[in-house]
Amino acid sequence: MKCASVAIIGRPSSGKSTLLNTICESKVSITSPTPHTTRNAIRGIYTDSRGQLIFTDTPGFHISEKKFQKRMQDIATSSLEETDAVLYLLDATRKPGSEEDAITYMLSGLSVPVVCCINKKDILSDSQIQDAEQYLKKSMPGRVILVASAKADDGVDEILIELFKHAPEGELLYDQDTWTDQNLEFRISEIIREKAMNSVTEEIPYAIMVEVADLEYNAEEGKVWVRAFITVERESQKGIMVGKGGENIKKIRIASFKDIKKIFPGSKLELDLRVRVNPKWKSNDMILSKVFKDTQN
Ligand SMILES: Nc1nc2c(ncn2[C@@H]2O[C@H](COP(=O)(O)OP(=O)(O)OP(=O)(O)O)[C@@H](O)[C@H]2O)c(=O)[nH]1
Ligand SMILES: [Mg+2]
Repeated sequence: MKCASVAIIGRPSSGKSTLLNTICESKVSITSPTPHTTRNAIRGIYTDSRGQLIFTDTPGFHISEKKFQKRMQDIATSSLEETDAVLYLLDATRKPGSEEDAITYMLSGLSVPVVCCINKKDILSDSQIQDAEQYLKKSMPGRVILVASAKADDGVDEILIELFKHAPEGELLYDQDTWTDQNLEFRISEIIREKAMNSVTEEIPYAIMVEVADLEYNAEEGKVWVRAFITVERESQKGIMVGKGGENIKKIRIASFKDIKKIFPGSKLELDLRVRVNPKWKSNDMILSKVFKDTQN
């Protein structure tokens, strides 16, 4: 059997979480068109007859300020050296800029295997693919370059084949039916955060935090009760989140209910969802409103 840890790296919105969900055939990591959707390192586990790949989906790699650059590179490099392989996703719908250069520079110095993958094949023109290949050949000489669509599940098997080639022999670290190591509260809060983020536009997604205040699960009676809060920073954001006549929060609740139900199949679910303002909740990601603009190039 083979067993390997794999870090998924790439710019914000390159499709890292989408790919992880496709590989694990499950909703492991939330996704949205807003850059910096993923805030924590999320683990997704894939097992088949070849062995096990333990993926870490990372928050989009972003380098903005020069002075952070070296520090970030040091941290990224040391943690990446501990993995067995790195899967680098490049979104070729955007031209590679200084961020992409910083990532390839960091990755080219690694001693662990790096598999490069041009993502979003389903919406790329031939010339966009060729340009991305040229770029990768130059900046990542000698590394394998694949082309795939995480969303359309096209070329994903080839990614797995390539990663298993680099995986060392070893015992499985997780039970073969396990696909994530996240606890229930975290999974539920992430589902709600995804629905909340996708229900609003502009910079509000960055000002959303979700907290599961209570979770009662009675497996014998088949009953689940969840009470959760969507926390925003300002009254005006609360108004948008709740929506006219409660329309928006209702939409979030219905969409969340559907996904949370999948975690507890056959159980009766009660979901109490409220919006509150906590001015102390200052999202680290608020600095990302700048990033948000930077990444719209
Ligand atoms: N057309 C197309 N869209 C994709 C593909 N993969 C991802 N996307 C879309 O790209 C957007 C960003 O995807 P995510 O998976 O959230 O990207 P990410 O790299 O995890 O982003 P962060 O967590 O913000 O760093 C979403 O709207 C996805 O639906 C793909 O293969 N094709
Ligand atoms: Mg993500």
